[in-house]
Amino acid sequence: MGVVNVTPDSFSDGGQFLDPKQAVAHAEQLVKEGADLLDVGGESTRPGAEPVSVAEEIDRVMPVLESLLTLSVPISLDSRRPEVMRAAIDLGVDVLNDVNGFRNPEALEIASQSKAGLCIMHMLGEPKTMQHQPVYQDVVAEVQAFLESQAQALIARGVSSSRIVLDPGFGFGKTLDHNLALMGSLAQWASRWNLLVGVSRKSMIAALLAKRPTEPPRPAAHRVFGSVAAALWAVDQGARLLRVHDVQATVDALAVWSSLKQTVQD
Ligand code: HH2
Repeated sequence: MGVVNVTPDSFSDGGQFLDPKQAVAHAEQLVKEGADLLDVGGESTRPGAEPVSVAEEIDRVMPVLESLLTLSVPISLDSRRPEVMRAAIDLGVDVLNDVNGFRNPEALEIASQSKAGLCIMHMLGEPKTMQHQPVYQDVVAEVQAFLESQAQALIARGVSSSRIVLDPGFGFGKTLDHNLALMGSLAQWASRWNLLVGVSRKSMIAALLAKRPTEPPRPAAHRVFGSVAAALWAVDQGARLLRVHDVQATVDALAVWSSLKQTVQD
């Protein structure tokens, strides 16, 4: 899943693709590089981000979605707003990706009445404050319980489980230790659910790359190799989808890794 951020303030590529023409050109490039799916978002949900209005989000994403729906790959909308979801479904998007996990009853309704694929993500709190000392008794159990209960709510409304993907929401109200515990738990639940992992260029990668705790974090664009390593780990643990900014690097690494894995297993 290649990321297309139509935003001025995303943590890794804010402002680069706010112009719809640039967003579409970037999306086309990601498809050439091997993306099987594109995720289009009009609101940054990075820690500390200010929410944008529904009208602003719709203005950002709709022209881009309209152009991208002519491409050969399915298109996902990355939004937590029911109004934006409804507009995108009416336009014909293939997937709804909700960082709020369809907690909003209207969003749950729109999702279950659509024919779209549905990504349920876990977030503790709101982007503005979610990284202010997040606390869990048992992060893996709590994240799993939330995601499974949202999935069951969709299934109870007639959605087939094959349309549902669960995402632990790396960095969304989670410390490095929480993220690592979740990374370590993927294999436990990958046999029961389709899992999506989004760690691309995130601060957990910078934290793992730092040689000393006092070192300033690497800029996002310098976290590519670390992100690819984490992506391979996630796939090895059973993740089915990777949400990434660096499609070519990830696709190449996966091609070599999967050939080696098959060779060794044959
Ligand atoms: N991460 C981001 C946004 N949407 N959706 C899912 N399902 N999983 C994720 O991990 C995820 C997501 C944050 O990344 P990005 O869109 O690049 O940044 P920003 O929120 O600053 O636009």
